[in-house]
Amino acid sequence: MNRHKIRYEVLNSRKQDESGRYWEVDVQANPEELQTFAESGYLVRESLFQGDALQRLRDALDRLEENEWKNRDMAIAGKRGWGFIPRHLMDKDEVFLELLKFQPVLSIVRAMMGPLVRLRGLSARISYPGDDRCHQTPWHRHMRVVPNPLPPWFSRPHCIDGLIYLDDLNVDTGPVAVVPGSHNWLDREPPLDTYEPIEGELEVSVKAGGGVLIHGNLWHRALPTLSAKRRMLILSYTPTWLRKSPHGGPQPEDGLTKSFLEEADFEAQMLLGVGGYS
Ligand SMILES: O=C(O)CCC(=O)C(=O)O
Ligand SMILES: [Fe+2]
Repeated sequence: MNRHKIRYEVLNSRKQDESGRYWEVDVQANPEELQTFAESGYLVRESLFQGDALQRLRDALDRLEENEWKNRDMAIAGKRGWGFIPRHLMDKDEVFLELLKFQPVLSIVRAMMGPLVRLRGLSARISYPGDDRCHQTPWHRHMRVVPNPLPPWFSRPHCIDGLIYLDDLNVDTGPVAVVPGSHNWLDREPPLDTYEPIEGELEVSVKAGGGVLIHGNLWHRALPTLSAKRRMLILSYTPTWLRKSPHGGPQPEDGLTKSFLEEADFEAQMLLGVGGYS
């Protein structure tokens, strides 16, 4: 993996202070990888977390699961459900808040969408095996706002979701499947409630600590979790002028990001959706 630098100037000379005008991004991918990402809509990143760093994330997610066990039980009871999906993770544990500026993902996000980006959300998905009720997801995509016909000035919603796996993906836990190039299909959507393979799908597996970055509108599904618990985080970014994820209800009132924002620098505020553009 070769790094390269991108220097951005945001063309806004009317802005009195210089914050957010110049950005030097040390991109943790090479230009060919970004080109492939743009075309295929997905990019595999091995070993984003290893050793202690990986274990801290697992422990934090296990703690959260324990705290929210009532919701978890409801999720487990559902036949063929998605599993347990805790949300607003950065409000719930410092370990997650530390991912706000996680460069191996954020630098690639900035290379693809420019410097002015924000967190759309950090959530998790924990899936469990079970004979008649193993967890999996149907085909879906994340930014379901595209009208047909497409107006000339429609703002196409770009979003990068970092699917970060805390357990190995394999036949026991279930790989993730994607349809390369489908993020560019603005005139159709994936078949509803469909769990079967579709034309062009590609199964992707990574080791624990690895990630698959996807464009938010890439068609994807998680295959069944057959015989071992599977933990995943979704670290998601959009341009900073888009609203955050509508899922998971209101933000916790006394969440960690609230006090963090009081001391936060320009960049951190922008990443959490406060200001950052004019
Ligand atoms: O668990 C996965 O591999 C993907 C899950 C997913 O697509 C989602 O939670 O939106
Ligand atoms: Fe998804």
